[in-house]
Amino acid sequence: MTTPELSNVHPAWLAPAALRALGSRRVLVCGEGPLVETVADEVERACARFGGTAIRRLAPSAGGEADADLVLTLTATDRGLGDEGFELARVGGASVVRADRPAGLLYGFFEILRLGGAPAFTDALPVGAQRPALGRRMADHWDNVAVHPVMGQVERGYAGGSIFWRDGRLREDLSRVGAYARLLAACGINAVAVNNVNVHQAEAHLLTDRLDDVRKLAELFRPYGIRVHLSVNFAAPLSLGALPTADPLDPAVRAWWAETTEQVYALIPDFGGYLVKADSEGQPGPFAYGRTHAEGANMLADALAPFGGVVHWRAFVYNHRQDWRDRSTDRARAAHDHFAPLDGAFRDNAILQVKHGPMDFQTREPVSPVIAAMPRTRLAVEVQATQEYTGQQRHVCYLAPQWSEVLGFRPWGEAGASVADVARGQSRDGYPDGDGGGLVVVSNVGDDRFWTGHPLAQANLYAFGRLAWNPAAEPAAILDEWIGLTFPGDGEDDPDPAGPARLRAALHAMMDESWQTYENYTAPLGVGFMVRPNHHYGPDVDGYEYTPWGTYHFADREGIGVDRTSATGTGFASQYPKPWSEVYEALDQCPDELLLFFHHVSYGHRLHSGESVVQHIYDTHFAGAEQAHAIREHWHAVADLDLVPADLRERVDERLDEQVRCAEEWRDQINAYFYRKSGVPDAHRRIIH
Ligand code: BDP
Repeated sequence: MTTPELSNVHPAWLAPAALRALGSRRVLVCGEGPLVETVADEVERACARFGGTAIRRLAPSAGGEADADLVLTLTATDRGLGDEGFELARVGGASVVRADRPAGLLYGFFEILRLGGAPAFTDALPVGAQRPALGRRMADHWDNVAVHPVMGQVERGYAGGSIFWRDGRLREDLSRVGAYARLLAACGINAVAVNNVNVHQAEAHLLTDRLDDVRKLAELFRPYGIRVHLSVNFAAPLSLGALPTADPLDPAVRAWWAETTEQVYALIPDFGGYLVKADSEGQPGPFAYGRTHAEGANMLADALAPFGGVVHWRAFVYNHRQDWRDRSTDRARAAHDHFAPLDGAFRDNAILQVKHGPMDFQTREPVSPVIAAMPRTRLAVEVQATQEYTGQQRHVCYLAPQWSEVLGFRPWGEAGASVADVARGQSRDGYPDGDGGGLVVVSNVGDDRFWTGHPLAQANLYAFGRLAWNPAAEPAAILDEWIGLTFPGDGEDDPDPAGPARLRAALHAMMDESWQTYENYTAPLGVGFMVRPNHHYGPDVDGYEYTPWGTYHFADREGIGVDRTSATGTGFASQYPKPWSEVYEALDQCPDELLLFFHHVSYGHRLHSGESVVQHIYDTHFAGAEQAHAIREHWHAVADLDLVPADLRERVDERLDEQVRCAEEWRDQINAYFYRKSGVPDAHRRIIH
């Protein structure tokens, strides 16, 4: 299977050793259908490699025959497991994976791999049914087909070029895409958008004359239960169809989309649907024609409906040409202002895709109020694995704790639904549970040999899939799972049996609280955007302060923070339902970590922690830089172990040095800036300015 393209690529969480437990056994695969063939192929390859026996049968099995150690079988009669669920059982000394549908069997197979040796093949097997909480678990690629003069091949990509596209064309050797599909399925992802939401001219053609490229990609994703989606340009009827308008209510425009979509499905029958960024950061949209975003989305939804497709319509709509002197506008308000009034106006196959926070993937933001404002709309929540604002895959920053916090947040208070419930669709009347918009991640993958630039950033993509499958999963447990799969050691052949455990403990210590560490040495107390303009790496406190982007901290000699209260500020806090509107409005109730997102306060203002704002800034920045050092020390402390390939070690070494350097730069710039602004000395006299 190894092609030149793949020979040098890191196996990520499908390390060969992870296949050993299964590959050395007798494994029976039963059932018919393309995805069952995928499972059978996987089993055959693993057995050929590790000396086991793969047995294939088309009829379903009850389990426990042919002396098999493991039976993977479709059920003869439906057991209510759904399209993607599976059930684990022990029958007569064998482990059995049952699924009603082929995709369930695929996920059951990967669960067995995850469990590894003893738990998968003994009575330690965790028996019972598992179903994904969210039906849609999607990875969006911000990949450009042609190299963009400013953004490069992958917009906000920190792992090399695109695995799909190179210099304006589909890559010739696509074996890497097959390997990617396998990795995605192994963590539970079932949809992929293959081009950037900013759809430039080269990418726009994927919808029509370059559609065959998309078909080729769909063929590689299909065996792993993954549907392909395409970002489309709202103005395509003008640029591709030579129509005089893209007005969503114009009959000719509607007919153009209907015909174009029909052709898409003629070539790709299981095509997932469209992804649209409209009226945002220069992308065209319905506003140009005086139409609403529901009218725009519904036009595409209508074109897709006959084929079972969906449109993911992004809620990231705001004015990026604001007058920074005008304090009455607030970018945080924009998505809610635009979309909340449209609740109930979207078609059933239109999914409103909402960034998890009201601004833009900052290290710390409150949950977007849009998520609580549209009970009659199918909502998807979007998170960002590509670390645009969280260290750009040069810094270790394990993001699952952030996403887990978002998913567990209860916008209506403790007794109400969580964000995960909303994404699942649980709160919508008259629709089946699980039919929500789901969870979407902006992918962090590129053609880098470690997939994600920083090898440890792989954990973010893996964790995304696992959280979308089960939003209640513990980030620390997912981390250990990922570490175990990616760094399995040599098992009984390990010369130093304690070594793998030491390595795993070190990785856990490096990564588990790395999001908190990153927050500590960067922008404080929820204020965000203190990054260098354009590329967004490294500190620049005022980089965006006097720009039209709507991203301000309002630091002056008296204090800092954005007043988003109703009484004296922008009123953003009132976009939340109770109790959160009250909590955020009230200075004495607002959580410390979001204080500057909601309030403008003096430097001497006391936090709930008892510390003053400015001393908190100093302390967290000193602590964060020290923690970055500690991350590197954990890694150095296991340098003696021969368990990590030399190239991976080198890459991690080099990134950790950069993280430490950059954390110190952040610490020094932020602390010097606030010392100079406020004139308040550090209680411990550490600041050099
Ligand atoms: C911002 C990125 C920009 C994206 C935009 C988006 O800086 O490159 O195009 O989000 O989500 O975070 O559309």
